[in-house]
Amino acid sequence: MASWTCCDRTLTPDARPLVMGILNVTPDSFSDGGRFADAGDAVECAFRMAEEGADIVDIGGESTRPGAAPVAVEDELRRVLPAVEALAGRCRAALSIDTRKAAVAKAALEAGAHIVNDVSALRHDPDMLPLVAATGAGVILMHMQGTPATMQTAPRYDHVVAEVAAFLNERMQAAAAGGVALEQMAVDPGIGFGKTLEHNLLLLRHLAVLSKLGRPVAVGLSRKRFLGALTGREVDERLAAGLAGLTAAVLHGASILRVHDVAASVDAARVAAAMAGAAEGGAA
Ligand code: HH2
Repeated sequence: MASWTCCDRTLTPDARPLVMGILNVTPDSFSDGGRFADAGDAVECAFRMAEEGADIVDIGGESTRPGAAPVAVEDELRRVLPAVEALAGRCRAALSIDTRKAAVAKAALEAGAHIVNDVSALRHDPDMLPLVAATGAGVILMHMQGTPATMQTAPRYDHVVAEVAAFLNERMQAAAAGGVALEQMAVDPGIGFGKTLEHNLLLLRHLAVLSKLGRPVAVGLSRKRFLGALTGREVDERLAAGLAGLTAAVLHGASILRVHDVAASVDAARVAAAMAGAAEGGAA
């Protein structure tokens, strides 16, 4: 994959895609909300994820699950900032802030974060794009149809893969026009964000179309609802399903994997990447 510039770091996968461990410091995330009673527990979890091989820890203080309530900026800051401050300079992994708010991203970047993971692709807050341009932070531009409050009501596309690719291309152009370097950008189809089961599967099957945008493709499918629809499993029983999805995503070109279960995902990513390499090498 192309390397990814995130402030003073350059992230390049060597033998496998980058693994991004999820640290939700929220009371209401769909799979792990309310897990951390205080920032100390969250920080410990982040160190453990880094030990297990996470290249990035993605810290989020606002749930974006379907129907989630918005969070005030002060509350979001109160949730995420202590964790960023405790990890910056100490945790081996790069730090990502999962937010749509520029004030939260700015405080996190000043405290030592490297990446802004913005599920609105820099559309929610007009101050976000100039912030990313000025700081040189890495940015994940994610596709979403609608908003978290409404997105699963009736998702509709004529050609989901082409529409998502066109949207991401347009957001890359908008970011570039605002002074964000291409090297700072990664793109993400936004699995589950305004998509039916069929839409999710089509996007995962055709990730190669998104790779053509020339930037690393991030995929977040860990424990998501479509895995439950396919297996009948509850959210905390979806590890095997998620690893199968992750493996397929790597074979189709994903190079950043956003996951809850880091150790298992690192192993799966290694095997999948080796298989992808063997497939590229041609018929034996
Ligand atoms: N998915 C979620 C949140 N942030 N960011 C990117 N780039 N890609 C994703 O697919 C993605 C994301 C939703 O998952 P989670 O953080 O586990 O839950 P919640 O939003 O309820 O906190």
